[in-house]
Amino acid sequence: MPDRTRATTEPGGSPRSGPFIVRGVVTGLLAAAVALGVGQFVAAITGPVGSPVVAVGQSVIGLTPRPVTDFVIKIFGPHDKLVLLLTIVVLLALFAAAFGIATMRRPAAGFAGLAIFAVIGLFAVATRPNSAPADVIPTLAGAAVGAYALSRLARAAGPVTGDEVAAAGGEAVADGEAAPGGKAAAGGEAAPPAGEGAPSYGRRSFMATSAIAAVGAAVGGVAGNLVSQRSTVTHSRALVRIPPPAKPAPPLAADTDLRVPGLSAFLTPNDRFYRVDTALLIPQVAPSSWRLRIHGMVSRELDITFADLLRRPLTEADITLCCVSNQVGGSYISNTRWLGVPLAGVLREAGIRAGADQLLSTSTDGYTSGTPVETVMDGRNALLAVAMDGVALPVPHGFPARMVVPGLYGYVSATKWVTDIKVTTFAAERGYWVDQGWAVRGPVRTESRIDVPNGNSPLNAGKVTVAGVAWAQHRGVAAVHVRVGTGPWQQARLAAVPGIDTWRQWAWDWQAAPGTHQLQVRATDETGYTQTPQFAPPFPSGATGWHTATVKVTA
Ligand SMILES: Nc1nc2c(c(=O)[nH]1)N[C@H]1C(S)=C(S)[C@@H](COP(=O)(O)O)O[C@H]1N2
Ligand SMILES: [Mo]
Repeated sequence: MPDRTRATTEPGGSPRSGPFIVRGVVTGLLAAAVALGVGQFVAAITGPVGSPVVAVGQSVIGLTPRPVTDFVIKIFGPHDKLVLLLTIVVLLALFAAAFGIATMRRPAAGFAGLAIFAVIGLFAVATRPNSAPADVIPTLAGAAVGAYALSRLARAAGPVTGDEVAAAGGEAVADGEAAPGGKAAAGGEAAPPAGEGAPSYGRRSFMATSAIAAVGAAVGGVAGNLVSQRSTVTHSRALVRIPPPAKPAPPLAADTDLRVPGLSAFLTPNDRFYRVDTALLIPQVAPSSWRLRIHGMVSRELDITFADLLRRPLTEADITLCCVSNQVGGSYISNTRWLGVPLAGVLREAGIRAGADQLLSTSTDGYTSGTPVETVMDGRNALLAVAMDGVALPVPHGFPARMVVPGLYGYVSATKWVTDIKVTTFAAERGYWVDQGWAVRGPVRTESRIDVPNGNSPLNAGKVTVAGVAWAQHRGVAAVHVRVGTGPWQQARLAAVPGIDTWRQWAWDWQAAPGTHQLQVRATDETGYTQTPQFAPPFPSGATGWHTATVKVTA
């Protein structure tokens, strides 16, 4: 009786053969898929923070050096997180395939691989700021079921026989491999060759085991997603009734929106409002469990429920929010009508003690941000916002409550899913991005952008309306100038604005001549400052420079 086990492990023998490698790859991939599927499913029950994929992804976000994140954000923009997840899955698949192949020679290899990934997963989960002890369960369960799947698959894959390798038409039989508890070499006898093209029992049993594993992984993953979707706060958000403002926003003048085709609307619809955060998994915070704790250097700690918050008089205000990572001409800026509780009043109630200069806000997912106390208390509309554009905050924008402070970049002012505000000092604590080297204070820079023409549609010589937005939140835009090439600066007409906290539309009618032209824009704010032409990247305190659009005009 030929010793097939030996035969397969001979150096230079079948271990490097095609079927052997394919089975190894399939074994590795499926064992990993089962582990992930089970992990996702269990995480859907124990809580999404325990998902090993998400935890590892979130840790990667935290560990990635800034130039790399900048590059990824620059190239992939809002899809940066999808790219991150795909990268992790592809890397995991490559490792799983390699371990699977190794398992064909040494069964222990696969278990070692699984153990390594389980340890990485456990470490990532345990170091999440918002993880609980139970959050290790999905990884442990995934690893355990993954190990079981691996043992079954490895057994069914069996060592590939010399016959199998040599004979393309006839497959060796490895019947015993399929039996539970059977050993790899159990079906030791060489069977009569099967008919031309007919799969052997060995292949069949491997395919059957693979199919079961694949279905198991898919069911785990899909069911997990369904369960976790059911447990999101979409439903409780739909039930929230936001009271009308005690202090409504001033009505908008008719010419607030110049209605130039292609120009950003004055008020950004919620589904077009830019989104920037470090959350791989959007925090799901039920209004019934939401609490805002205000503590630190205060005379009286406050613990506010969502119902308490809604009982306070609400202020409505149009405020433009922008991200410090916005490139010149970029899209990380939007404007909406916010509704919320003035933060200054709440802080006065808590009583800020002398010496405190920073509000360190924390969201449910552990993200932190430091806002100057002085800015929040100076009379501007710094809000604990509960609604935007007439509806409760969309979940990705911070439901049920977030901060908004006009005049500051989002990273130092706009904490979403906020549940904790500590009154402290800049000397004592640093927020998330400041810790990564970004500026401690982040006042928004005076900037402007050309929205149209944008090169997307052909331009004919003659009258072309050049239009865009300019912003200098809490200072106000006083003037916008446009030029063609190095020609003279031309004054653009300005749209009306309800105050100094929003962006401002501008437009300029251009008599375009055929050819390729560079259009440039620069804004002047109400302090008299005109945008510097000096180029600066977003890091560390916001991009500067004049936005330039290159356009082609045909005769
Ligand atoms: N919890 C939390 N809040 C956050 C962030 C975050 O990563 N996590 N990012 C901030 C940054 S950098 C910006 S620019 C704004 C963006 O708010 P938006 O996504 O609603 O546009 O949210 C701020 N609030
Ligand atoms: Mo940001």
